[in-house]
Amino acid sequence: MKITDAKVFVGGPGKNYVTLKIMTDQGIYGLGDATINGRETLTAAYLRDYIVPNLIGKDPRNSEDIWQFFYRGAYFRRGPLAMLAFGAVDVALWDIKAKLANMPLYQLLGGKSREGALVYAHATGSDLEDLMDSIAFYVEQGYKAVRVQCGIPGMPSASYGVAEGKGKNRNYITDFSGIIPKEEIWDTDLYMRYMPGALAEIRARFGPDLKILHDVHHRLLPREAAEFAKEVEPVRLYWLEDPTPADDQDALRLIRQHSTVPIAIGEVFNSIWDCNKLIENELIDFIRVAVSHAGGITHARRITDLAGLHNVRTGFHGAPSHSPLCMAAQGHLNVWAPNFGIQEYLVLGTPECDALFPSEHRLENGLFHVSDAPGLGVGFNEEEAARYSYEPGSLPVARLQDGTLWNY
Ligand code: KDG
Ligand code: MG
Repeated sequence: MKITDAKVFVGGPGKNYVTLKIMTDQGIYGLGDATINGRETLTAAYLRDYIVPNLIGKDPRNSEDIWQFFYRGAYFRRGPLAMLAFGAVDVALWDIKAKLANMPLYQLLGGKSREGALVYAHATGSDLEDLMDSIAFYVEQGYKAVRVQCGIPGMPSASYGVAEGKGKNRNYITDFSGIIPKEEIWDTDLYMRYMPGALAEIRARFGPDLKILHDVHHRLLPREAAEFAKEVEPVRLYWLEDPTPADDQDALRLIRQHSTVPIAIGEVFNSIWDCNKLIENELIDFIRVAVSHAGGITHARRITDLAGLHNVRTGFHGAPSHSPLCMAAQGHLNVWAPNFGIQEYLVLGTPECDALFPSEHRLENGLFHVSDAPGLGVGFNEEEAARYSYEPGSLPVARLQDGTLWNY
């Protein structure tokens, strides 16, 4: 069996999805996602200029050897762009392998450990009342877990995952007005004074059963994060996400010394080498890599297995920036992984997205159920794809009140 061709598509409804399609001499094709918010043309170029010419003629069943060929062969290893490109190839090859076996992909991983995978939605509010409405909206839909992000009184702008305007089911989105990012203002003191009380009110309003998650979005210094984590302990959060940027991994030790709040980190990681020390030292509770960003199923499974040895559970990144192909790959890992925790879920559901990526995967009662279609279980409609093209867009950057550039 041989790979005969591979194509790269960029575009989608309100997103610059980067989609890889690998074709074979047996008529079976595989699909993978190489989308990266704000840098989509670069993964597309990596795939088109380097990966595709090196794929032609290879046996698609040798997914491990192909992964090693690209990883070791790049010489300059790792990094988000390269790992995404390898990840797209890897997921497409697993798609082909599972289609050849005429099985849903999860069967090749070891079958189902659960019927459906717990997901969390994003509730967002310009103020606390607006946020409460948004949480209630998701609870009514059957979600058992909700991430809660709230505007901070007195802060001129504070995205950190808060959508603009009011309304129940909005999301923060990439700004498609151009490649120059908007600038937002962040004030740690205002946040630290307000947010613990707001989280306590949310717990009081929604009771003990709702799983409440909160994303600090890398905004705190290690000592501030430790103080915050200690203060929110009585809320019994399901997790506190990205309390500090994980460039400084010792910061997590400081937080651990002061609080038992579960810590989730890793949406910007792209390899096992970014998180092995955090996992081995048991400084985190959830690992947040996305399967596409972390080298596909082959590499994300290694991270998952290492995490399992240390009681770290998965909480794969599922922001709107990932295509349904990444979400499906994660869905298959999630139903298998013995140490599965939760899945962030925002992608599927719009008619335009479903037309581009048709699938039978479904969300029911706060759980993601993978379909039993062979392979990943997601198609790709090339006629639909022809309607879209790349649109320059970017996420904002954050500055402190005095103009100092801060972490987004
Ligand atoms: O591309 C960046 C977004 O995916 C990120 O801001 C979303 O923090 C995020 C999350 O938890 O989904
Ligand atoms: Mg996050």
